[in-house]
Amino acid sequence: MRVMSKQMTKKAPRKRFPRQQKGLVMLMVVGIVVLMITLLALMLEEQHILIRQTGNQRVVEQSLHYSQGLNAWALRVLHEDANRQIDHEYEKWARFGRPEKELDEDEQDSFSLTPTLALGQEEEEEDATIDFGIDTIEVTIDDLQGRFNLNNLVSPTSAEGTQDRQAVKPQDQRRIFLNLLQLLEIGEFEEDRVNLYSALVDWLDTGDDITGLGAESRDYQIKSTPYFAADQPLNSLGELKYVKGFSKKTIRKLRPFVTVLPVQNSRINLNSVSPEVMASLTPGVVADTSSVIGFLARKEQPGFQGFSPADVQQAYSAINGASPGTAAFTNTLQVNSQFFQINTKVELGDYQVCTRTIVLRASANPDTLSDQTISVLSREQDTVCKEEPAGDTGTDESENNEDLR
Ligand SMILES: [Ca+2]
Ligand SMILES: [Ca+2]
Repeated sequence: MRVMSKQMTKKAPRKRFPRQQKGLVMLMVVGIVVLMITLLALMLEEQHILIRQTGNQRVVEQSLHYSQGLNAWALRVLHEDANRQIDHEYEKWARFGRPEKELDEDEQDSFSLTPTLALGQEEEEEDATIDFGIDTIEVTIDDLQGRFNLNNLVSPTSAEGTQDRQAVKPQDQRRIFLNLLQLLEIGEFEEDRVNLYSALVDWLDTGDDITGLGAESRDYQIKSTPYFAADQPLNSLGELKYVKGFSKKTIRKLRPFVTVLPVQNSRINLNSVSPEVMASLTPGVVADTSSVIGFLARKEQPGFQGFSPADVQQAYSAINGASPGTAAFTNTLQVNSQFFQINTKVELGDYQVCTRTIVLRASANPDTLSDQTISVLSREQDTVCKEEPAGDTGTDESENNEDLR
């Protein structure tokens, strides 16, 4: 028996193995559970991302559809303009999407967005807003012909450009541009402004000859990031940052007063012109803008229905007063517009989309509205809406214009 018990006690260590195995099994089970939970979490995360992606796509598509709808709506408003011989800021297209101002009570605008916010609400924002229960929608139409067209600085290259033979010649547009720079306090001296003009003309003209202290491709090729001069009309104001001498500050000052139209002899609409641009329309150096400001003050008179062709001659007289001793460039003004920009902004949740559409509304034959087409010339779309004046096409302005010697 003693022997037996000794043998039993000797065999006892064999029982350790099952315990170790039990522990191992437990560890394996815990490991598998942890692995499964991790996999499950990863799968859920992946699914969550997929759901978010699908949701985002839906929001993007929804926003784009809203934008398209707004653009179509704005095009219709432009098309419905009853008087295409005169275009002014009190017309329906100009008020479209904007708070009402000095509107006759009997003149109800079927296209206006304002009824949705008029009752009991203060008009705090510049642009009208519709709340669709989810987010914000804005649309406005700007007249692009109240501004100086930078592409006027070079000779027309297309057949279209020869339509208006009476238009001010590019060499005379130079004076207008220099006057505008002076009024906007761009460039300390006249020669600084001439240098900006020269660089811009070189950027626009097809040749490689350098104008004054301007710059052509060979000058831009020596920059740290080399590029060529465009040698063609500007497509957007954003391009200016590549032109020698046009700093961010200069471009920022210019933006509200200039535009780039796909023609090189555009006239300016007296009804939407700013005093600065109007006073610049003189062959002499601008001395005083008060006569022009006085003339444009007529727009504030009650019942003003836009300047008519009969007012254009008086406008030239006002410009003469801005530069005594010189007669204004005639054939620079008109009282209607062909180029417009439709601005839309749609916000859905965290997503936003802004579009800027430049359209050409033909008005060569104002008596037959049905023949008058509206063509979309360009459309840009951003998912980050920047607060910029109309006419800008939204190109990134992050780069500094390196000085060239
Ligand atoms: Ca009109
Ligand atoms: Ca050139």
